[in-house]
Parts: sequence; C-alpha cells; structure tokens
Amino acid sequence: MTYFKNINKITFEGPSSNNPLAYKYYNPEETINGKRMEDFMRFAVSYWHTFTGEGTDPFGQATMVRPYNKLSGLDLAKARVEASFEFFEKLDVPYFCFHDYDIAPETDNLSETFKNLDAIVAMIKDYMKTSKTKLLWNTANMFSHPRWLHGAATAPNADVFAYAAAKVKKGLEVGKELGSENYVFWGGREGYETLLNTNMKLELDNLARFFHMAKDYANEIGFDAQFLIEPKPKEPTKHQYDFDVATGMAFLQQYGLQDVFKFNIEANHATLAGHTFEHELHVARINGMLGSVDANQGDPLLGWDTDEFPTDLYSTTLAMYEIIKNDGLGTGGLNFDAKVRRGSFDPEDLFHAHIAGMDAFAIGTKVAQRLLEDRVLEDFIADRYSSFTSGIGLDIVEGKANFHSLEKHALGLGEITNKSGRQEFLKATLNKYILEAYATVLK
Ligand code: XUL
Ligand code: CO
Repeated sequence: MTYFKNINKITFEGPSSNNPLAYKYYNPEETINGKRMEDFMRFAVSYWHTFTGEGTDPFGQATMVRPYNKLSGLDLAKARVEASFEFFEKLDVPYFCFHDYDIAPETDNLSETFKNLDAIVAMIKDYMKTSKTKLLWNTANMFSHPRWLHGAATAPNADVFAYAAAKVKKGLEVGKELGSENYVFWGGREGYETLLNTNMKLELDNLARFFHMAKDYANEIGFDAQFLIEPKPKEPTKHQYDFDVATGMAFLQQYGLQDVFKFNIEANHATLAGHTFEHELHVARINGMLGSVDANQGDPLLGWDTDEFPTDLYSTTLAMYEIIKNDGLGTGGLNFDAKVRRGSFDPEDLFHAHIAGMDAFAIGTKVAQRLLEDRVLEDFIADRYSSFTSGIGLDIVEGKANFHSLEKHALGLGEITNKSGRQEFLKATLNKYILEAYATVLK
C-alpha cells in the first residue's frame, strides 16, 4: 500500500526552484567541512511526532488526517511502520528515532508489551535491510502511562524503579538489534513537584544507580551506542533534575558518570531553561560533551515546549556554528523533535515541515561555515582576550601568577582602558553574512 500517494521523492532543486516539494538549500551531495552535507548534518525523523502524534492538545481532540487513522493495536503499529519507511525514502533522510511506546502498543502486562515490541522491531529490522535510513537513537517512554506519575528511576516506589529498569534493559536490547548509534535518556518525570513530599538526595542517588546499571548492561550485551542525556528544565514536572547542560554535567561528575554520557541538546528545552540554543550547544562543546541535537524551536510568546519545526535562520546559523566548531556531531545527528501545528493536518504538511527544517539548517550551515572561514568572530574574540597572550595575562594563564605578583602589577597601573564589545556591529555583521549567503546562492 502507498501512504503518501501524491508525493514523489524530494530532491534538491536549488534556490530558484518554485516546487514546494523540493529542497532549495539542502543538497545532500554538497560538501561541508570536508563531508557530504547528508553525512555532516545527519538529519533524523522523530517517530512520535510524525507517525504517532495525532494533533491533540489540552483543549482539543486529534486533528491529524492519516491513512492509518481507522486502525488500532498492532495493525495500527504495523501500518505506521510501512508508512514511516515510505516517508523516509521519499524524504531521503538518513536517520530516524523512536520511543518504545511510539512503535508498539503498551499494555498493563509487561511480557505482552515486550511481545508487541518484538513483533514491530522484527518488522522494522526487515525494512532496514533494504532502506538507507538507520536508527540514530531509541529511548524508553517512562512518562505517559499512569504508573510513572511520580517518576521512573526517581520514583518513591521501588517497584516502579524495577519496571523502569526492565524497560530500559529491553530498550538497550532493541537498540543493539537495530544497530542504534545512540541511546537517549530524557528524564520525562524525573523531577519533583514539591519538597514537602520529596527525598531529593535519594532520588538523585537512585537516578545515578540507574544510569550505572544501564551502562553495565549495555557493556554486558556489547551495545556500544553513545549514551545521551537530554536536559530540560521543566514540563512535565515543575523541577526536572536534568535542568540544563551545566546541571547535567554537575550530576554526571558527582556520580562518576562523566565518561559515560554526552548531551542531546534540544533547542526548545534550552529556551525553556532561559538559555539560547547556542548557549547549551556551546557549554556542551567546550566540555567535550556535545553528542546530538533535537532540532526544533519554541515560541517566544509562549512559555512551553511548542516543538515547532526550526525555521529561524539566526538560530540555525548560530547552532551550526557550534556544531561545525565541534567538527560535527560524531554518532549524533539533527533529529527533528518537532511537530506540525494542529491546523497543519494533511499528510503533505509532514513533508513541508521537514523540508523547511532541513533547508533552514542548510542555510545556517552555509552562513556558519563562511563566518568561520573568514574568522569574523574568531579574530574579534581573539583580539578581545589578547591581554592574556603576553605579560601578566600570560602569567595568569600559565599558572605563574599569584596574588603577590598581581598586586604588584595592579599598583603599577595607571588608569585602565577597556575596549568596546561591539555587540551591535557584530550583529550587523551576522545580518550581512546571512544576506550575502542568500545573494550568492540565489545568483
Ligand atoms: C520531550 C522530549 C522527548 C525526548 C525523548 O520534551 O524532547 O521527546 O526527545 O524522550
Ligand atoms: Co527531545
């Protein structure tokens, strides 16, 4: 059966194309940083938003028109797999990601849930034999079912902790079976609502115990995927333990897990934490912990995780700036943890959304690459900190200074002169690069 009937394979037609179902800027064959764009960007489709998402919101029912809407149970799950591989092929995308709960129906009986999962995993494995699309990461949903209402690995109930362990154990086996390159831990309800009923120390200790056990088991079965923590400050809980990269890093270091994990950074989670997307990427990068990206964007007028497809060129440019400086994402990729709006209910909208996101990141990549080639920010920043390359500054950096030598230096100073930070000039320069990138590709 064909699910996306009127859609042909999406190809690169270039910026002058007026075909809405074509890539204008994302050219998989073009080279970025010495690699094919496809291999450098490593785009992924997220199964939950694209195939499982129904368009519900707290006020309204499902709106998405999908060819498999009338099916249920395993039949629905199977139809979604068929549709997904047709979608991957038509979009020509190299990766996908899923939660266990997205691909197979979960029941109250764990063995039955595992049986459902096995059936669908076998089907996916079969499709993967002939598809170019690989699994970027999988994860376990430990937040939707009512059993997780107080958390999973941080639940106050040891039975829930054990249930979560069983789910992740299975998830690691599934990851190995499908050759997943990463395994993600987003702390769905790993946080708390009020200290009046919470033993935070025990919850954090347990979370660390859980992660150590997960790594031990992955080692035991020879599953060498990169483990990733996906920080988020709030939603669904009021205080999520993996608030942001810095908080996540402190936790990992505290519990001896810093060599086990890297971070999967989501744009909308960064903004919910009061940071920019590039801030989170930067913090992870300078600490050697930038693993993967959930590409989306929030809405500055709304205070929640709106998971919109990324179209903001400033954001994609500054994100790709960090990613190029990181020499790419290693085993990670750019996963569209993004959903079409409730009113964009046609199957065709799924294509428009992904094309918009891939093109926005492709433009961002081109601009970022030029900024780096011309060393626009690099040289400015180097000059701004040049006082640390000689004299007393070099002494500080090389560990040769102490409070005696610094006091002596300070006493000998006349009036201190500072240099302007030139923010407005730099922002105008960024505008110039974005516009020039357009002008050159449009020529
Ligand atoms: C939720 C979120 C998740 C994770 C995977 O905000 O981003 O979909 O990406 O569990
Ligand atoms: Co995410």
